[in-house]
Order: sequence, then C-alpha cells, then structure tokens
Amino acid sequence: MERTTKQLILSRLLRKERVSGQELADSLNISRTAIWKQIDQLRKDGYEIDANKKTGYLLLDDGDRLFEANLLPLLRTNTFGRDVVHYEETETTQRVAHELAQRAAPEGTLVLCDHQTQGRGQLGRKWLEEKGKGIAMSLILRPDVPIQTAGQLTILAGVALAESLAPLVDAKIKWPNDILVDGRKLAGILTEMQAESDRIGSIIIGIGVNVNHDSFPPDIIHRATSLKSSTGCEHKRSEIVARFLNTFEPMYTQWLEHGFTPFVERFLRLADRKDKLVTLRTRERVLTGILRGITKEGTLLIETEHGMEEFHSAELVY
Ligand code: BT5
Repeated sequence: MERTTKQLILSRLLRKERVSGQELADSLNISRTAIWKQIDQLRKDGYEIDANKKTGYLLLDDGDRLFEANLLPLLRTNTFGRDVVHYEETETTQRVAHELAQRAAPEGTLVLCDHQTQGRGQLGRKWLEEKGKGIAMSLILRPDVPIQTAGQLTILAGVALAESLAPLVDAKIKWPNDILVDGRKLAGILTEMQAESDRIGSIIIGIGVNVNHDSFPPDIIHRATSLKSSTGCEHKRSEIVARFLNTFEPMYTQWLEHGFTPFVERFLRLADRKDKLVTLRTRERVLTGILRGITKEGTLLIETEHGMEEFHSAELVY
C-alpha cells in the first residue's frame, strides 16, 4: 500500500527516538515547513509530539493507535498480521477485508481500524464502537478445506481469543461466537466467506473487542463489558491484537493439518454454561436443554427431552 508523507513521518517517530526536522526533510525529500505541517496534522489526530528547535521531534504518546508500527514489534507470527491495512476511521473492516480478499490480498492480511462507524454483527445486527476504545479487526484467511468445515474457524478464533486473554480475564465462550466475562459480552466474532461453487476463496474473521470502555450505549449497557471494566486498568490495544494473533496462528496451522478434534477439549474448558440448562433458538423452534458441549465437527450438543441433539446453526438465548 502506498504510504502518505504523514504515515512515513509517523513510522519514523514511532521508533520513539528524537529526530530532527532536517533529517526528516532530507529523508523524505520535502521542506522543513512541509514536515512541520504534517507534525501539526498528527497532533490534531491525537498524537502527542514534543518539538524542540535544536533537537527536533519526539513522540511522547501514540494515543494507543492500532498502527502497523505499534503491532509489528509484538508479533511472533509468520503470516498473521504481517500485512496490515490500518484506518483511522472506516465503516466496517469486514467490507474492506472483502475487497482486499477479492484483489488477492495474501492470507494473514489484517485490517485494523481505530474507529469503526458501522460495525456489523450477525443477521444484520450492529456492533457498537466508541472511538479509540475498542478493537475492530478483520483477518483474511485462505484455508484449503471443505466448505462445511469453515464454521469451525469461528470457534477456533473464539478459543484463541479467550486463551490469549487468560492472563488478564477469565473469558468464557458462548457458542459459537461470543466471548463473555462475568456473563457480559467482551467480544464478538463474525465469520464471513467468499466461495466459488464449492471452493473457499477466502474467509474473513471479523472480531470486535471492548478494551478501554468505561460505559456503553443504553441498549447494551447491562450486557457488555470491557477489559478495563473487568481488570480495573487500561490496556494497549495493539498488545491485545498481538496476543490474539500469536495464539491464533499456530492453532490455525494445527487445524489445517489435524482438523478440529484437538480443539474440542480446549473449547469445553472455556464453554459458558456447560452442563447447565439453556434455551436455544433455531430457525424452526425454541427449546431448552442441557448444554453438553460440541461434536468433533464443532456443532452444538444439547441434551433435550428427546436425548442428545446436534445443532449446526442456532443461538443460545441468555
Ligand atoms: C457479533 O455479532 O458479536 C459479531 C461482532 C463482530 C464485530 C467485528 S468488529 C470488526 C469486524 N467488522 C465488522 O463490521 N464486524 C466485525 P452478534 O452475535 O450478532 O452480536 C451483535 C449484538 O451484540 C448486538 O445486537 C448487541 O446486542 C451486542 N453488541 C453490539 N455491540 C457490542 C459491544 N461493543 N459490546 C458488547 N455487545 C455488543
């Protein structure tokens, strides 16, 4: 991706060393006045930059942006997050990722956004964001697997996210796509696919995580939580993204080689309401039963009055 002058100056400042205006001007082949204008712009974007006439510029605070340069030093992955497309603001990272996937973006490409204005959930529902507080990311995958196994990636991503957050919070998974802490929603996963006939072209894993929120809009205030609310302190969003990618990539590789079976146990350890009575809504009916776990295909197992039943697409209502 072509980088703007502002982005080039920013990546130099993100090394967190003081750099003179002259050095920046020389390296970018523009005037010192042009550099100053871009610094001014960066300050308006929320970056705190110290300017000293003699010694130059120093980035004091990056505003916890989900900028590539903040993420790369934290990654231990081979492909996940190695190509980052970052937006200060966009409607939905899913749409951007779909477009990139159609233009042959490599596996592991990550779309990150500091402020997502029209985040989407499943079935036309909305994912709500507060500027600079949460994570909105979409990861492009291109697994060469039968199309019917693609849904397992939602569970895999959920296990990866919950396990990666384990040092911070006791996260549980509400099958198939919600991450809960103390019964409240911390994160949601939206898996979408591009396929031709019966071949997967790409799978876009969209994840929204509430990180530094102090409060939420009225309609979700009693159902949502953030890492800050649960732990009592702020967290660096790029660290949360890196934790997730570092956990998810080896799991994904293992899944490609050995399938879903090794992950059933890992899911069960994290499953919310396991062995408890739950209500389930499918397209045809609403039923109650005891949540027993998942099959080695990733479908939900509920013990009802008719015995053990399997559900591919359904929603737990609570
Ligand atoms: C989800 O859908 O939970 C999937 C959310 C995926 C969001 C990510 S962000 C990056 C990528 N780009 C996108 O546009 N989307 C993905 P679902 O299970 O349908 O849950 C949606 C419901 O969760 C809403 O109807 C609300 O009740 C609730 N909700 C919305 N925003 C929330 C938030 N910030 N925290 C907790 N709950 C929320």
